[in-house]
Amino acid sequence: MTHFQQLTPAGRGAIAVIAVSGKDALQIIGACFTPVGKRPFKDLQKQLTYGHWNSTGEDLLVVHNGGLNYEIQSHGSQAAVSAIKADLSRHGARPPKPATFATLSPQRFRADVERLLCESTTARTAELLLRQWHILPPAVDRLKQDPAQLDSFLGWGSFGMRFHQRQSIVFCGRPNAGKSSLTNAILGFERAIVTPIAGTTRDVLTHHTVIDGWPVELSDTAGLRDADNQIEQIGVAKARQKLETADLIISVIDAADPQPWDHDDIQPDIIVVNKSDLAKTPVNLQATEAPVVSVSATQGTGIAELLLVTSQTLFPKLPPSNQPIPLTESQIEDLSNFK
Ligand SMILES: Nc1nc2c(ncn2[C@@H]2O[C@H](COP(=O)(O)OP(=O)(O)OP(=O)(O)O)[C@@H](O)[C@H]2O)c(=O)[nH]1
Ligand SMILES: [Mg+2]
Repeated sequence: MTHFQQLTPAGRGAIAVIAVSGKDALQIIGACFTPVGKRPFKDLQKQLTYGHWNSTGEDLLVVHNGGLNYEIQSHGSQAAVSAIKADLSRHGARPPKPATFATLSPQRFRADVERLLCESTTARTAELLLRQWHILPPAVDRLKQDPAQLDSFLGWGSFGMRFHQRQSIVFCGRPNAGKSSLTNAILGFERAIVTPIAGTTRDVLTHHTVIDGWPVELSDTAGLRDADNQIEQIGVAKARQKLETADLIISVIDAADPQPWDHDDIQPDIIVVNKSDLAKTPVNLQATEAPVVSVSATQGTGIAELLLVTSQTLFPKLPPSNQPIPLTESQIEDLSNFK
């Protein structure tokens, strides 16, 4: 059997390297690749062969590493790499089976961390990943043999898979509660239109930012109510759709006009009582386990506390500095087999 495997991390990169090994490697590459000078690839027997990939016309280099082992070095775009892999598959080469390319090797874990490091967007996530780059690969063999350490490692699965991914935070609440004002206050610029007219926001407005070092996407949504207006109805439907996939839901209540929460299907993770500057008496909330934060979006009070509570609700517990943690679903799956 002939196998292929991308050796460079997926995603951004100037160059991609795809290894092809096995008894049909020469023939399979020869069917997809034309060397400069047009002599067939199999007749050249050179260590480095320059030419183009037939299906895409891209210029690339094929390196013979001895024996049945070759490397295709191409432009690193996702499209170029996908086309090469698809052509290799079509001619009979196979991606590695989980067990055949030593998925549980320290090198593979190191490659996982390096890929995530390349994609990291904040200093905090990069720092945590860099720490894992040092401690995770050497821990792999130990974890396979020590059930207690493996349990503790797997216990960090939810944190390890999420902290480097952008978390989706969605604001919801009644029209006019101040969702757009709050979004703008956190972002520091006028992302959303604010007016005193209830039903101002219709589309879901998203923006990327960073809260306490965690990359997040903030979404401002249309106020939830039974609207007669068709545009507003669509806005409410879009808001509900966005809420379904949220990692964290923040419901915004107007302190000057508090209304009972009548959306049992939406469970907020944080409740913000906004317009604290207008409230004469404290708002009486129904019993809730979600933390409650009082803010004034227009005056900026309470925003720092809201950001702190948001960070703590997203990631209530951080791993000790020497704790190896799983970073991908497949690391969890593969190591779970040793339980
Ligand atoms: N006094 C005071 N007014 C506020 C505060 N936050 C928002 N407002 C005002 O409340 C009104 C509605 O604010 P928006 O931010 O548009 O409210 P919204 O929840 O996005 O409303 P919809 O888009 O209609 O759902 C505007 O006139 C804001 O200036 C606040 O903290 N204090
Ligand atoms: Mg709005």
